[in-house]
Parts: sequence; C-alpha cells; structure tokens
Amino acid sequence: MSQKIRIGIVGYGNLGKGAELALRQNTDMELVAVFSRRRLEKTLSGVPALLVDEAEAYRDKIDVMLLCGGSATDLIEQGPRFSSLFNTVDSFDTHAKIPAYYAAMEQSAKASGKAAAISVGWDPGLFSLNRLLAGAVLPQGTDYTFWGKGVSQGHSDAVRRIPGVKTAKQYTVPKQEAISGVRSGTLPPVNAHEVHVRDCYVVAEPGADLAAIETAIKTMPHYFSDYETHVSFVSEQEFEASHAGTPHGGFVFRTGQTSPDVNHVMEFALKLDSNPEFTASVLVAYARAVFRLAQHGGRGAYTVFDIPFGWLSPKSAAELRQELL
Ligand code: API
Repeated sequence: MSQKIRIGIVGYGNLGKGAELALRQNTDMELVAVFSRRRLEKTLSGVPALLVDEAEAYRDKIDVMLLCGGSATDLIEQGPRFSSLFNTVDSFDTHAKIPAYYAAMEQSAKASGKAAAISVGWDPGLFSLNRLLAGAVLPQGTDYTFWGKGVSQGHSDAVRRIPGVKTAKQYTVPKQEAISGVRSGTLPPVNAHEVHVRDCYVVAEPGADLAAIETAIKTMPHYFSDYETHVSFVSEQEFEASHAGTPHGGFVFRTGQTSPDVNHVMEFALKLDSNPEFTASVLVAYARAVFRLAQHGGRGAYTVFDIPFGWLSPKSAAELRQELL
C-alpha cells in the first residue's frame, strides 16, 4: 500500500477519543500525535500527547488535523488557527453560524494553501447530504428532520461552559406525535424547535446559583432559546448512575409527489450507541477525502456538499464501480 495518511487530533474529549478509536479501524491512516490545551499523561494508543502550542512543529509530519473541539467556543478560535497550518476536518455544528464560520475558514485555508472540511458529522453532515439528495430528487415536497432521543454533544458542551456547571448532558427528545404525523402524511412543514424538547441534566458546582444557570441555559441563543427546554439539577452520583451513555440518532424524511396523488417518502435513519464515536468515525472518513482533495489542488473551505462522495472510501474509483455501483 502507498504511504499512510498521517493524522493529528486536536482536543482530547469524547470526540477526540472517538477519533482515536476510529483510526484503529482505518488501516490506510495512522495517528501521529494528539494535541490538547492541558498537558495529558498519555493517550489510549500511546502516540505522543502534546500541547496545542506545539503543533506548528508538526507541519510536515501531519497530513490532516482532526479538530475535535466544541462549536460553542473552541472551533471559532481553533479552526482558523489550525487551517493556517494544516489541512483540517471539523464538526462545527451551530447551524445558524455556519456561513460566518465558513467565511473565516475559507479565508485562512485559502491563505495557507490548505483544504478545510467544515461542519462534518451526522448533522450537519450525513443528514445534510440526505436533505440535499431528497430535495434534488423530489423537488415537490417537504423536509422533516428529527433528532433523538439522544445526547447532543454540541448542546451538552454549551451547557458545560456555563459558569457554575460542573458537568451536564442534554437530551434532544422528538415529539412522538410529530413523527407519527410525518408517517401518516398529516404533518405540515415545521421548524425543528416546534417538534423537539430539550432536557438538560446538570451537576452544579457547590454553592452555584442554580436559578442563574437555568436562565443562562434557557435563554442561550441558537441552542435553547427557541425550544421548550427543561432543566433538572442532579447530584454527581445520580448523574453517573443515570446519564453515563451518549446514545443519539434520528431521521431525515422527505415526502414528495411526482404527479398528483403519486407520493414518495425518502427516509434516512441513524441509531447510535455513542454519538461521539460515530461522529468521530465520520470525521475520519472525511480526513481521507480531504487528503485527496488537497492532492487534487483543493484550497479553502469545503462542506459535505462540495466533496466527491467516492473520496470518502478507501477503495479506488475502479473498485467502487465494480463492487458498489
Ligand atoms: C441535536 C441535533 C443533533 C446534533 C448532532 C451533533 C451533536 O440537537 O441533538 O452535537 O451531537 N442537533 N452535531
């Protein structure tokens, strides 16, 4: 086999650790080092654990850097900083801020001559691809996206950043009557905030102002302010006992008509035991695509819409035609 694609990971939380696991299953790639803000003792796989500030020395040793920080605060800063040195993949997922983030990444990656895949994961990401596909195939129709019930990493991370919060999980809960409404063809077009509830379980720091935390959550723009949001404060013991996992998933539907009374439903569904492990697996597949994109002269920021689907696969174009077409 040709040389392995050399990967670095920035950020060693759930997503970064998930990326490390995913890389073990992809033999055409190798993990070179993990970079984090705090000095780590060691990594799962034994590769060097370095500080973010030490990354520049790896410019010629890493082909693609996986940015595994959260969107609420990390990526806004880390994205442009790393794309000025490396080809990157990130999972920036604050939908309303994607255009501004794209502009910042386009500028830094164009200037450095690198390729940056932004907002990769399952939503945004795989769900976005399905929305595009269904809309192109069924121009007369309606889209519906349902998430959960599951733990949103983005929302949980946003809650954890509120002062006084020790740890937190946010469950996205779809309203069952809305899902039934889509299946029976009776649901009118809706916005996400009308068909989901957001349940937050929060462990507060001792002496924290609980009312202030609850208000900070419920009024947070883009994440909670449009939604029916419930906040429950729980002890650390209860949190560990009842909120250990990170399941997630959901459906994208498009219902459409190709002629009067001729109806179609396109549906794509995910059921995930671990949201971060799955999201990280998507990032890793896109790292391969970004490596090829850069080899083909790709410069600047790209989304899942701009990257050829075949480049996600380790198989060659000829193999794909023969085996999967
Ligand atoms: C939610 C959805 C799914 C987000 C998936 C991923 C994450 O509210 O549950 O943050 O976990 N936005 N971007």
